[in-house]
Amino acid sequence: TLVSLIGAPTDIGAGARGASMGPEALRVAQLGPILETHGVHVLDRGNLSGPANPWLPPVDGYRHLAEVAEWNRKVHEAVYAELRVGRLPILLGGDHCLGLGSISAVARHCRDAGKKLRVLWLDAHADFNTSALTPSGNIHGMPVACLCGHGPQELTGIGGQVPAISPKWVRQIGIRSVDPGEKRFVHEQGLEVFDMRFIDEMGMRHTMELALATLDANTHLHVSFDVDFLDPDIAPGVGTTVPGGPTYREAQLCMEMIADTGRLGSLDVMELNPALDVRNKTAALAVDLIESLFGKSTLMRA
Ligand code: DIR
Ligand code: MN
Ligand code: MN
Ligand code: MN
Repeated sequence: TLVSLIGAPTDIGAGARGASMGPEALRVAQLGPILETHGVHVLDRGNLSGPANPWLPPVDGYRHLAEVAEWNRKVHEAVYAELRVGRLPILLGGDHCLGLGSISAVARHCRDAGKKLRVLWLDAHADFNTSALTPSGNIHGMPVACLCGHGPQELTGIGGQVPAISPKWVRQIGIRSVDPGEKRFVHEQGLEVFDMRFIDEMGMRHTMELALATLDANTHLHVSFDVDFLDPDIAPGVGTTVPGGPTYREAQLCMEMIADTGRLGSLDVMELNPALDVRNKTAALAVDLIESLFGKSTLMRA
């Protein structure tokens, strides 16, 4: 596997400052060198650059819409360029608004290549707000809705096809915080959500069997990993912690079962906030989980 790391050092869509330091924290935790020990060839493309965070209140239900659009256009082009040359992009966030640029690029690549797309959205949040539904105006709460065509043209139009994806291609895992209006919209749009109640009752193994069902040799699997997916006891370094997330073992199994499909084609690692972390332990945990996602296992595997 040929991997390209793309840093997107911004917190433009978030409600707390600091995710802009995420890419460097993942490098300090040795993401690249550690992946290389698993036979992955890693090229670090360095960081993208974009507008500063002006830290303004919402306008018409959006904070920093123009800046969010500019960052996402840059992410889109960078991710698309890696996919075109057959490399597996890992987007180092940065806040989760950038999932829009990343996944719209993956969807465009899948259209070019005649591939099916499955998006696994690992998150405490559904990120399915619109300007009318959002309690905050923070666009990191909106990327899934924008990808499905619900949002301003500056965002939904990135990648040249609206909608970029169908909600049918998405599986959300670990969800435990959905705003009231957002809840109704998730239901209306038929998003497939494996929330924490489901994981508690059915277990991570069965959850992942369902989330990964009906993949075939022609499916591109994209994982969008919001680090707040993890329980805050093990992953405090994020801006919006929500109690009751997957444990270390559950998260490992989730990653291992994705690795076993052999279909991983692209990855986002988002919302890591070093300003809120403890001695970079959340970054180290994210790297540990990404190792499993790239096939690290305790014993030889068949
Ligand atoms: C909340 C928080 N649902 C919002 N969202 C996210 O402001 O829209 N936090 N994504 O990480
Ligand atoms: Mn190498
Ligand atoms: Mn998110
Ligand atoms: Mn989240």
